[in-house]
Amino acid sequence: MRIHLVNPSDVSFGTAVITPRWLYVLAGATPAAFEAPSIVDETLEPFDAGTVAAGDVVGIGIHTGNVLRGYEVGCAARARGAFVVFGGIHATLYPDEVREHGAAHAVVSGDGELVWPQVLADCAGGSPAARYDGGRIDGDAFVSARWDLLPEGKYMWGSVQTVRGCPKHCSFCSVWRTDGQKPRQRRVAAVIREIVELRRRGFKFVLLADDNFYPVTLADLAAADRRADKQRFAALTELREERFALMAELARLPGDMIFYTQITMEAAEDPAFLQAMKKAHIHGALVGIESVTPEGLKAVFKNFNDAGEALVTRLQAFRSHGVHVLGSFIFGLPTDTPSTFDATADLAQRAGVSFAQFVMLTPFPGTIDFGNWEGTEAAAATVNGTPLKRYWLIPSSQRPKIYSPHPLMAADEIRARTQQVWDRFYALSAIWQRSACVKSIRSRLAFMLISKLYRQMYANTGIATDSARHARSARRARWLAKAARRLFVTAPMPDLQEPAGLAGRVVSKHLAIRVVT
Ligand code: B12
Ligand code: SF4
Repeated sequence: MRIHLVNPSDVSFGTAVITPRWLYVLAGATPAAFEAPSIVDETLEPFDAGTVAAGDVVGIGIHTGNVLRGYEVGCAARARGAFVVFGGIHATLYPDEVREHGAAHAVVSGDGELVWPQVLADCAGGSPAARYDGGRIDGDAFVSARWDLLPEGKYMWGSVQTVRGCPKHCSFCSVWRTDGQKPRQRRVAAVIREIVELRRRGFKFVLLADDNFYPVTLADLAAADRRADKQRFAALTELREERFALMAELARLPGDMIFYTQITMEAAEDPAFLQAMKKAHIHGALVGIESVTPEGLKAVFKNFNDAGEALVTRLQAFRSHGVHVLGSFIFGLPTDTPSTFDATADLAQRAGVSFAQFVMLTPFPGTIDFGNWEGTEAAAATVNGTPLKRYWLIPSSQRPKIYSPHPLMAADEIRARTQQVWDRFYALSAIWQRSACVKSIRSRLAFMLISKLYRQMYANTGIATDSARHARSARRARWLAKAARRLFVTAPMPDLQEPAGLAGRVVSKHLAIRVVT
């Protein structure tokens, strides 16, 4: 019985940017009694069903964006006589749909690593169960990825997870509902070991694939400290100290390492944290800015963000500590007006944001926004018989780009204005101006190349409605990706040792936490 793990994608760039972590984690969770899984990442090359024999297991991981392709892979694998197993966030949310459309024998919900051996044993015995609940496992139980199975020279960035879950509750995000609001932090030693292994293989860029790298804010600590019962304060303090302990260990890794993570804007109020990030070589972070207006932030339950000039100051705090911001903005909020687009582009440039993404409001299943939208008239409309509330089942070329009618603007206007903001932010002159944040001419040119690649991969292939522009963009992205690879991958360090004294759970007791009440 061979095991195949498939990461579905309609678009293949030949070279990919970031290693899809779930593939290598499930490979790590595969018991030694089985052969190592054959891994297919369709962002590199399409899956060939001809490699599958009757009785094999084909594991497919899906999020809402790649569902349709995932179902095609499932049907093709089942037709070859394989056991088809689905997992990932979308399978967790819609197990019945996965069985109906993806020809699944089994659907795994939640975290996959601990339940995977049981799934494989049942397939080997010829009778997998229809459902497996992987639950939310503790940070100590996260399984390390099998980086020894990585294909040579295909990826630019490694990916390592340090925490799952996020205490916030943004209305457009499903993470706090699926991964939970309790941060589940992984052992420092396990994180460092994986990074050392990646560096040995020539990866100096690593994405910390976390929901929120800053799960405990100073305000959380201050609120907990005001309570008579100090249990919560002690628990939060420990979580925070673990973050610092992790960053202290990251700081001991080779100086050319570059980490990038996702974080909330509140970290700007925490200079000690930002300084530790810089020392830890965390040179960049995606910050969910979402909206530049207070009304917009209220609409997405993100009141902990700032708007206007206060926002500019907060974002500049990241820059002044050497952390580049990839600002993420949402367009199409009911509070947006035609002037919001230019105001956002201006603010992004003024605030010293190095990179930015401008996404159109999409109701992702599992979110509050989706729950509110699912019952509306707009969601009941159909495209070729499929209701919009199941939009991921509609081929992407026929799918609308905006799902809720906007009080002021037509869907096409929002799409066109969003595209204009991408065009403006990533115009050569604007990128050149922003590239002054790095010193040498070589670094500035690299900055420009990365900016163009980012835009090509995320904007033009996602927003463009006409297929010619879409295809042209994919071609350009492929070309840019090949050129950019050399910037990211470096000489392997096969002899790199783990930092001395790396222990199980490292908690730096010496860290004094000053809470401002
Ligand atoms: C890292 C990340 C990215 C990286 C991905 C890099 C890469 N090559 O993998 C980048 C930055 C590129 C990215 C982009 C996007 N992302 Co993203 N991303 C994440 C993040 C933070 C972590 C994913 C990860 O690697 N986790 C670590 C692995 C080990 O966990 P996992 O994937 O969940 O897998 C576990 C289980 O799900 C399960 N499992 C998974 N697959 C399978 C398969 C089988 C067979 C089994 C048994 C089990 C199983 O077992 C695994 C181990 O426990 C998640 C948040 C999250 N909590 O999932 C969002 C998340 C997946 N992203 C999301 C979104 C929306 C996007 C974008 C659309 C954003 C945008 N607007 O552009 C794009 C889409 C890009 C694309 N075309 O695919 C949403 C998806 C929502 C949804 N319902 O689908 C999430 C959940 C975040 C959110 N805010 O809601 N993302
Ligand atoms: S958007 Fe970010 S801060 Fe908000 S709940 Fe999701 S992960 Fe947490």
